[in-house]
Amino acid sequence: METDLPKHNKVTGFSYDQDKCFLGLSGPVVKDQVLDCVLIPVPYDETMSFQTGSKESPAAILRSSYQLEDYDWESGIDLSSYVIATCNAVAIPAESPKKVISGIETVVSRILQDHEVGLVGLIGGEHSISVGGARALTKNKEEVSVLYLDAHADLRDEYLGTKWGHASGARRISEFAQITLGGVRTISQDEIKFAEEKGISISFWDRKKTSNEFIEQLLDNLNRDVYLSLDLDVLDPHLVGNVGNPEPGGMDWVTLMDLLDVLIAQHNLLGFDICELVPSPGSELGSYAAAKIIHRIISRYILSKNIRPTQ
Ligand SMILES: [Mn+2]
Repeated sequence: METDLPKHNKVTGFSYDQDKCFLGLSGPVVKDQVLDCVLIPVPYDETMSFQTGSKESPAAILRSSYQLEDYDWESGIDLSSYVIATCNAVAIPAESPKKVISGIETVVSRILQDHEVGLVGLIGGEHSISVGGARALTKNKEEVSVLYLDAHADLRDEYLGTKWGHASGARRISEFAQITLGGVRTISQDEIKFAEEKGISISFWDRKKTSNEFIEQLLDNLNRDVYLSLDLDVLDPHLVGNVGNPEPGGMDWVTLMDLLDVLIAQHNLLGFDICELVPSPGSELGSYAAAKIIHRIISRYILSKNIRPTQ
């Protein structure tokens, strides 16, 4: 019953339902409050080509996050002491993929206009949502990099009749920002040619490199300001197999954690997205792992910015 809600939670756009909030942290969100992190669920999967259903993943990831400890023992950060707000899921209109993506950009831009926000995270959804997120977060920024972690290069100009689908995310982003690809292990010849012509750096997931070499080479290409786009298929499918396009032989958990830690310590993270999970009964590991990655990103962000607990 809305009348039973505490007044401070009645700010339009933010969820006050514990089950739909990251870690069950449902408030407070009051007008003019500085938000350490805002999470935006984007339940969209219209252009997926293989395993479909990632529009269900924001809800599944938020539900799984309830199982996590608020406290991260490695960073010493307890997220319940910070203002982590979760938005209501973005309403996806029955429009063309291009219009959906620009709608996502508008939603993110509006939140940034209306609130003082530290870090913004989008919870997808298919990987095309990154184009809207990255555009909103990199707008009016001179030197910003997009770090795109994915088993696939996503550099196709067009796929299955649209330029705005999940297989073209990196290509569209390359049209407005410097993009660096990491963890790639499947790519077409045309995509390699395009990347070479445009000077797009690709760090392949290569067994001959150690984890530290991989991380060092990957992050060396980035400007200080970074938007991170993370397709869960960058991880080995033993860990997260229920993704739109599973690809054998991927990144291990510890390497991803190390990569996130070094990235966030050495760069200024503006925002991130996490995409492509396809929830299915009996595969809760995927949504739990996604929630844990989000937890890691926010904790390390708070640590790197030395933000003081407010609650
Ligand atoms: Mn992918």
